[in-house]
Amino acid sequence: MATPYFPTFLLLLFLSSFTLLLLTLLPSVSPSLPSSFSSSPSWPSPSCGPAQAWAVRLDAGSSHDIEDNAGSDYEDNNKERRSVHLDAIANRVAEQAGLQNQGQIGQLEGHYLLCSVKPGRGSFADIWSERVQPADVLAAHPHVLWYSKDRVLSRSKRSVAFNDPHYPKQWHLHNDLNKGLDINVTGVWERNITGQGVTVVVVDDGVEHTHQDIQANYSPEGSYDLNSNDPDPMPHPDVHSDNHHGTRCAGEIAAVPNNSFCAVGVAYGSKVAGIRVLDGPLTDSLEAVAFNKHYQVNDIYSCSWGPDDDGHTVDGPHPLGKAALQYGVIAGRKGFGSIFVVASGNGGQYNDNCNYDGYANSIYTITVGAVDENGRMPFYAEECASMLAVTFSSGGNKLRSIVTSDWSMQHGTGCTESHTGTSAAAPLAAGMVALMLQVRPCLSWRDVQHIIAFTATKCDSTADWGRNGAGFYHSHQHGFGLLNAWRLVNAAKVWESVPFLVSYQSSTNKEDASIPTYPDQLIRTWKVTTADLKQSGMETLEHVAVTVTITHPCRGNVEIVLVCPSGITSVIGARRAIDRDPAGYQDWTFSTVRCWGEKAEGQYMLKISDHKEPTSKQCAAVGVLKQWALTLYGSSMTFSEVKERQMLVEEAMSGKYLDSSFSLPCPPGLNIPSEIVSPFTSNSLKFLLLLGCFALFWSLYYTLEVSLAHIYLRGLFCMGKRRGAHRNRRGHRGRGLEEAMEDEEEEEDEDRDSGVELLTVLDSEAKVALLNGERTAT
Ligand SMILES: *[C@@H]1O[C@H](CO)[C@@H](O)[C@H](O)[C@H]1NC(C)=O
Ligand SMILES: *[C@@H]1O[C@H](CO)[C@@H](O)[C@H](O)[C@H]1NC(C)=O
Ligand SMILES: *[C@@H]1O[C@H](CO)[C@@H](O)[C@H](O)[C@H]1NC(C)=O
Ligand SMILES: [Ca+2]
Ligand SMILES: [Ca+2]
Ligand SMILES: [Ca+2]
Ligand SMILES: [Ca+2]
Repeated sequence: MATPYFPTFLLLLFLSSFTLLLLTLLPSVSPSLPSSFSSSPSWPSPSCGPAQAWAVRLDAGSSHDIEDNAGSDYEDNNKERRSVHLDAIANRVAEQAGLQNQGQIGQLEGHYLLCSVKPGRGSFADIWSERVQPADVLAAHPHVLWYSKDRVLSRSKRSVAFNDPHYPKQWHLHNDLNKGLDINVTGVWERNITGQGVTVVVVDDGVEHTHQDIQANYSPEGSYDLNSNDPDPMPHPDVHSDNHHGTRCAGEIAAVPNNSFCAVGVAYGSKVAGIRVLDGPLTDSLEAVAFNKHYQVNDIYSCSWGPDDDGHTVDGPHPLGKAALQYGVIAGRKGFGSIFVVASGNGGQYNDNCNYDGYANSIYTITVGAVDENGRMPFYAEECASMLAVTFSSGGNKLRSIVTSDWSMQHGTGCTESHTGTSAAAPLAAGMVALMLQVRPCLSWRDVQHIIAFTATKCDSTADWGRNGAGFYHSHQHGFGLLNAWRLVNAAKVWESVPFLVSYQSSTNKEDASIPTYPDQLIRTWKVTTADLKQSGMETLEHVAVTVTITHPCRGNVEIVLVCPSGITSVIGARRAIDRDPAGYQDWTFSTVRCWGEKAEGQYMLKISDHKEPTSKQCAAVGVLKQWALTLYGSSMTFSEVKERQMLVEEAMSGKYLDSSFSLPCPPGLNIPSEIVSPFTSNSLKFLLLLGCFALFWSLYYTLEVSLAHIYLRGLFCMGKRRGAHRNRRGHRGRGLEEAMEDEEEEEDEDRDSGVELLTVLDSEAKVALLNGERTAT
């Protein structure tokens, strides 16, 4: 403190004494003034009503600025100094805007809550606030990156008393019998979060979009019929009268509320589209097209189907389907990534396991299992290490099923109380993700998976819960636990995108090791060092995958366990009693989410054992591990950052961020062309030109042929023959047109993807039609 400042100091002293005197003289006139002067960092502060609060995000400014302020070398400018610096800026901004700094908002660095001071009439501060408009100051301030005023509307609760006759029976939305055993969505709806602006597509056997509970929320822009190759996914009546599956799933997501008809969807403010693909033979190429159909319109793909749940199938997406999933997460949703929600499967009674289902196993999918109304694993549900979470569905025959829309064709009434299986669980999850995307549209496909891991809650104490090194509970039956819409949405609201995905791959270890009979086991380890991870920068794990080639006379007897460095075990290759397939596993990739959030570094261990039945001659031969490789997926998020996020997420659960106009900024996303062909792209012009030439050529040829026929006056026999030939040619032309159209689609695909030729390899062999719908025996 140098001497020149002394007069200023005196003046300040005088002014503050004067103010204090004024305050003591006017205590009854402005009772809120003293309390608002006490700077309390808690939020929301009682003296700061919604209409008086401003949330701001501040820029720390240049380092020069920091130097100016902190007045010392900024070489050791650590986090603490930064936050002190930000605090100082916040105070300054608040002062200039005539507001009161209430402190940092939770754990969010750079985010502050500023309150307006509402003094009584005629006071000093009133005169001040007449001159200063906070919005003007905040808008112009160089340190303010973003600001927003609290609006009262978010405080006004909407009644969720719907007049839909079946709403009272929708226990999965509000369970009055078993309290707490529902998706806890009503509080989210009360805050006007219903999935607005989000589109969910049901990839299934069609959607009856003229349905009373669907029409108002139907998105024709996101829909397509791949079975009939037209834009209308209306289901076709069938002999078993069971093409109602897609309509039921669509109703769970977005059934229109308060229309005095049937039921209410989880995200009833979202749009729902349909891709009809299951009503016919499903090929690899068809699947690939379905996964990317209208991928800039559709945000979430709800897939309630998968390979046969017979307990001895090992199958998943083939090369094109895989490529399409990967392309979807890279380019879908403006580059934030399409969200693929898949059902974990209904093969529980056959001892099936979703690690043998490539869709569930895939790192690109959100694998959702089911629990019954008591929160227990139903008989049909499958287990696996790649299960992310569970939500409600049917159970044994005494337990309630899911109440939703139904088609009104054939025997359908437009409403059903018996939607069942993991097929009914996946759309509920898709609806909950739609609620998340409304509050935070730029969540990436991995953010959504992270938030699920961070917020799902333990249920069913009889399950095999294990606590991993990052503190997450996971069980092979229920994944990270029950999806809870309230927790998902609150976490989404404060979630900053995780760093980009990195991976690490071990070398492929060639082996020729016999697999001993249990309790002996074949043990292989792989050490991942700091140096190994240096290049990618990976700190913490997401998925861990192991690719193996094993020969065995009855592969269902083999059990494969992966131990992560923290010591948590994942049964990645579970035993399956009826899988006596002699083919073994050929380069099959098993994945686990059980090491989520843990440190990536350390020793991984693979334990393989043979659980032979001693009596079986067929299975007597010894199995052999031919080769294996380990792949780690994760990011540069450090272990302590994982812990910080866990705290932030729990702090958000009070709902305080939802109740305010708080919002994190969102990047705009990439401008990726949608595959919808506008009338005059160069591609369609080329196509039209080709078509024109073809038509011209054809009419010339036809005219020539007809005139020749007239000249030579062929007999009746020859006429008939020609007509036959004509028909043949017509057939040919039809194919030609189809081929031309496929070529055109191909070109578009090539335009938009990075070297993955989705349609060039046309799968002529129809894959076994995948079971849709009621795969359960309920
Ligand atoms: C539903 O409609 C009724 C009138 O039929 C109305 O009183 C109620 O507020 C509506 N509920 C909602 C949530 O909009
Ligand atoms: C369910 O949501 C309400 C808000 O509507 C919240 O207060 C409650 O804590 C939530 N319950 C759970 C178990 O998350
Ligand atoms: C709910 O949100 C939508 C859009 O987000 C808005 O148009 C509508 O006015 C809001 N309704 C209420 C009651 O706040
Ligand atoms: Ca159609
Ligand atoms: Ca309704
Ligand atoms: Ca299965
Ligand atoms: Ca998955």
